Amino acid sequence: MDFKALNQAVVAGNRDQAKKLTQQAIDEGVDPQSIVEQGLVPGMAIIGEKFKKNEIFVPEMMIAARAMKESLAMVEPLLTKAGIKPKYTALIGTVQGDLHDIGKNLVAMMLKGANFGVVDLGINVTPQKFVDAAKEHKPNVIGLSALLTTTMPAMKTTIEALKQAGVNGVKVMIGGAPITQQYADEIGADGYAPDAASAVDLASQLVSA
Ligand code: B1M
Repeated sequence: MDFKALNQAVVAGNRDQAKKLTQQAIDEGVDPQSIVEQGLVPGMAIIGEKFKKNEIFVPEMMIAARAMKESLAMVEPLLTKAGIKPKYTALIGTVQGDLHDIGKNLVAMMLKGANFGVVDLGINVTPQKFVDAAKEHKPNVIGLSALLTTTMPAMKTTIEALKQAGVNGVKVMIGGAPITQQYADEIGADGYAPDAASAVDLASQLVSA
């Protein structure tokens, strides 16, 4: 299997080619975990680096993420069948009162690309919903997104609700256009990431800390 060609198809956001090569790998009997780890994830890692260096922008990143996501969807059932589960789970959502989800979706896709299991709670997620989902899914990391200055306080409320509910040992990371490291420190979040690629780096650091 030519994993480099699959990497390149993801980087180029060529979803037809990515899906064709993924199917080819499946037909050849390539181990599904290798398809993910050697074929798809490195492609998204390249995209993440390019994005961080401003060599590409959000549209290219979304197109690449879509190619990766659709290929990943083809492999997912095989992974489940083989009993191979992502090592870590991330719970993610846009906080209460906030309906912006493009950035949050990018973070979720990039996390999936890095082989995190992702439970996406969507938009306008109440603190209680985060608490309930954390108890149900037992994530290793929880990601809160906010795009409005007026919804930033909902991050604080969510972190407080998690603490009050006794959800311990889970790292909380936050992000979104108005968020800063200083705000993360202020509200007791475990980390802040300015973009989707950094969010993956941060999540990986937090879960292995
Ligand atoms: Co709204 N909106 N919007 N909007 N909107 C902004 C955010 C705004 C800055 C526009 C402006 O005035 N210049 C402004 C906020 C001002 C402020 O609070 N200071 C604003 C406003 C005011 C509003 C409304 C109040 C408008 C109104 O109704 N009067 C309203 C609020 C609705 C609500 O949420 N309750 C509103 C509505 C909307 C739409 C529904 C029309 C639409 C959202 C569609 C959607 O998301 N499905 C929308 C949009 C598209 C925007 C802008 C134009 C673009 C946001 C976006 O998607 N950016 C935005 C202006 C702007 O940012 N230029 C604006 C692209 C996206 C990839 O970036 O989300 O920043 P971003 O995500 C990045 C990082 O921030 C980071 O990684 C991502 C990828 O690199 N990141 C994380 C995000 N989440 C993360 C989580 C992490 C880590 C990193 O860890 C968990």
